[in-house]
Amino acid sequence: MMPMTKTLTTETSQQLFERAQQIIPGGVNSPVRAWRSVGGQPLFIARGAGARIWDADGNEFLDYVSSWGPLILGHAHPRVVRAIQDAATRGTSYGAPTELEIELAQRVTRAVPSVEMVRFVNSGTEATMSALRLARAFTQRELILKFDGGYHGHADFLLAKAGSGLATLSLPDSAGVPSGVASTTLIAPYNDLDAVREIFKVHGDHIAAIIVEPVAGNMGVVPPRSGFLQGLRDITRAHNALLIFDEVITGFRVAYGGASSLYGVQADLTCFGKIIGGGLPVGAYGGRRDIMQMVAPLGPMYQAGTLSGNPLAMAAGIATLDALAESDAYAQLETRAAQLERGLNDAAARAEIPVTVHRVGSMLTAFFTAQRVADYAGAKTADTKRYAHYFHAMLARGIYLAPSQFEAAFVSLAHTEQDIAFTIECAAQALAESS
Ligand code: KE4
Repeated sequence: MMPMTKTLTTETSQQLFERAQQIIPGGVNSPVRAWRSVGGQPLFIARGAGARIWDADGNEFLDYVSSWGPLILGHAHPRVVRAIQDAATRGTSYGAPTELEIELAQRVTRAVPSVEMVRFVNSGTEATMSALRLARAFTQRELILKFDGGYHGHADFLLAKAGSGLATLSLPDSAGVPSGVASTTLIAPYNDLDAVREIFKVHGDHIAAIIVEPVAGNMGVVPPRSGFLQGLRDITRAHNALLIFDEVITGFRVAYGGASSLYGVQADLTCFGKIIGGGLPVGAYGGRRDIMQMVAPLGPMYQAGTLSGNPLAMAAGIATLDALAESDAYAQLETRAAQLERGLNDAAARAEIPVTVHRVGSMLTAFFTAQRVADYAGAKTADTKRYAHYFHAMLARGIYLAPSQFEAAFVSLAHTEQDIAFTIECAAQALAESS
């Protein structure tokens, strides 16, 4: 089917956005949804099925946001919907342990051998916040090291920006974050082991943990350089600090065993979210038994949650992981995403537009830059205005991309070869239009 641009009718979304802005800050419940970096007004989505979503005005789109990663099976997968419906008929929450939590915990610990015990929470933020509190409790150290452009949720000490020098303590990166809290965070450029060694030379005995996205997804997709993850493993071990993999995006995305199985590096603690909830609110943190035994009620590190292990969310996660485990899911995802990567590269070359496509499995980003992108500084060379134009040109053709250059696009098992071919044709037209 040949793409055709259409002037989207968005009256209903506009009315809804008007109403939403009266009572919800920015009209959205998460800032990136407001389309601030690409301009225009967000579409209000009415439903999804498979690889498609429909907005409140009935416009249909091929969806590559995938709820920012959870919907690896596609929207409203029958198996997931049935699991949620079935759990709901027995009640929605008990505030007591259920067998479903054991079932999902078994799937996670079997998939990721370094995770010997796991605790469920309700978001990726809770997972990373808890894992870092646990790392501080276990090591009895206060500093943490993260990477510039890495996003691990919105806990105060993670909303920090690099200070003036490499080994200087960080500054708040959000209003409301106390300087004392931000100053417990150290920041290094992603993929830069020398910088990490420098920081450990100065602060090594006070660093509780490094937290890293083993494949960066929040500066756009930036893969780890060969040896980077193993280098972090070696440095943390040499300094008795913990290595925390934030696999909220990559967990069950880049492989059933996540990035740790893909790159063969085991972290001490791992954080999960998104896919393990199958589209419902779930996060998790887990790892070495000796560390996890510090978690209350077993040990002195406190963490709790009314809806942690919620039966509907557990059921959705179990159905999702089982569907992934029982099929040739990752081979299919690799084929489709590689087809998209090739098509985007060809279209950019034909339009003579500098684009660097990074992909790991079914997560990818087309950076509008000719530069190599190995870290956040490289990612920021991308032409965000050109990305914004591309975003709207694709939307007009029925392709729904992330409303930010610095996010990942996700291919799901519901995207067919024809869907990908259509997307590539749309990209060719959109890029030609803006060249
Ligand atoms: P949540 O608290 O949003 O569930 O997870 C935080 C988080 C932690 N770690 C990683 C690697 C993450 O990517 C995230 C959240 N991802 C963003 C998008 N890249 C969520 C979208 C949003 O903020 O609305």
